[in-house]
Amino acid sequence: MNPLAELTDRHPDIRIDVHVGDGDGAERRLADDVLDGLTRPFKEIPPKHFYDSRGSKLFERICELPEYYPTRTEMAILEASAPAIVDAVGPVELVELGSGATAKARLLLDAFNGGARRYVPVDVSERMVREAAVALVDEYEGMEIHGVVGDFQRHLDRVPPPVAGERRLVALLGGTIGNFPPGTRRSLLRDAAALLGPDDAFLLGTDLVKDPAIIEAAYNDAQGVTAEFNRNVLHVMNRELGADFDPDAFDHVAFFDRRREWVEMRLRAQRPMTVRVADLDLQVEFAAGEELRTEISAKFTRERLERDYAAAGLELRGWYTDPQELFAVTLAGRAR
Ligand code: SAH
Ligand code: AVI
Repeated sequence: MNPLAELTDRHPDIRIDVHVGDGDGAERRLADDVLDGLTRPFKEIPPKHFYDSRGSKLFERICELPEYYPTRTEMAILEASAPAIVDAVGPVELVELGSGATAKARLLLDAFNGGARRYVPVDVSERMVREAAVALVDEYEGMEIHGVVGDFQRHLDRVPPPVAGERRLVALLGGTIGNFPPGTRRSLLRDAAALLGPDDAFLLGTDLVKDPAIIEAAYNDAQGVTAEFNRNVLHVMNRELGADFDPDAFDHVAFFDRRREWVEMRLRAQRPMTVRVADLDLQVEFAAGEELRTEISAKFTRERLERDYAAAGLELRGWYTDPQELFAVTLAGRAR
C-alpha cells in the first residue's frame, strides 16, 4: 500500500471513499471520452483528464505563476471575507467540490472558529484528497474528514448526508465551474443545489470578464507551465490507454474567444501524424495544424451568474470581489 493511503486509512478521524479507479468504470470513462472526442470532426477531450498526480502538481505550479491572477485574487477575497461568509451561513460542515490543494479550505475552516465538525473534499485526484486529509486532520481538533475520490458530475450522490440538523457550506472554488460549457454548467449547479438543505449555502468562485490581454497572459505563461499542463492529457492517454502521442509534436494554444467570453486551450499538431491508441484499437489522423480542444474556461459577469443560478434553482445571496473586480466569490442558496 502506498504510504499516503496507509496514513489516511489508519487515522481514526479520516475516511476516504474511492469511486474512481475501483472498477466502477472510471477507466472506461477516459476510454469513452477519448473514443468519442478523438473521432469527432473537431477533436476534443474534457479537461478533467488533466488531473493525474503530475497534472495536479502542474496545476499547483500554475497557481503560483505571476501571470495566473485567479488563485491569488480568490485567496485575497477569501482572506478578507471568509469570516463574513461563514457568519452569514453558520455551518459546521464544509463540502468542497474539486477541492485540490488545501489553502482555500484552510481559510474557510479557520473562519469556523473551532466549530468545524466535518470536511468533505471531493476530487477526481486521489492523491489530492489523501494529501488534503493528512494535511488538515491534526490541525482542526474534533473535525472529521470524509474524502470522496470521485467525479462530481457522476458521484455527488456519494457525498455523505449532512451532519444531522446542522448547516453545511458546499464550495466550488477556483473558477472550475467555468471549465464546463453552459448547459453542463447549469446541470452541475443543479446537482450542487441538490446537496443543500433550505438553510445551507453554496459558495462559488468565478473568474470575471476583463481586459482580454490579462486573461490571455494567464493562459500563456512565460515559463511554459500551462503548456506542459495542457500536454499532460497526452501523457495520460499514453499511459492509461497505450496511445503513442508525441507530446513534443503538439503546440500549446490558448486564446480568449471574445464572443463567447471564454478561454479555449487547444493542442496544435506541428505536422501530419497518425496516432495509435492501442487499448481502443483506434487510429487517429492529425493534419498539420489540426487542433485538439482540451479546455474551455468561461469568464463571468454578475448577470450571467444570476441567470445560471436561476436556471439551477439557486439565488444569489452574497457577492464578494477584489478592488479590481478580477474575480468573484458568491454565496447562493436554494431559491425560495
Ligand atoms: N479548488 C482548487 C483546485 C482547482 S483545479 C482551487 O481552487 O485551486 C480543479 C480541481 O478540480 C482539480 O483538483 C481537479 O482534479 C478537480 N476536478 C476537475 N474535474 C473534476 C470532476 N469532474 N470531478 C471531480 N473533481 C474534478
Ligand atoms: C481549474 N481551472 C479553473 C483552471 C482555469 O483557469 O480554467 C485550469 C487551468 N487551465 C489552464 N490554467 C489553469
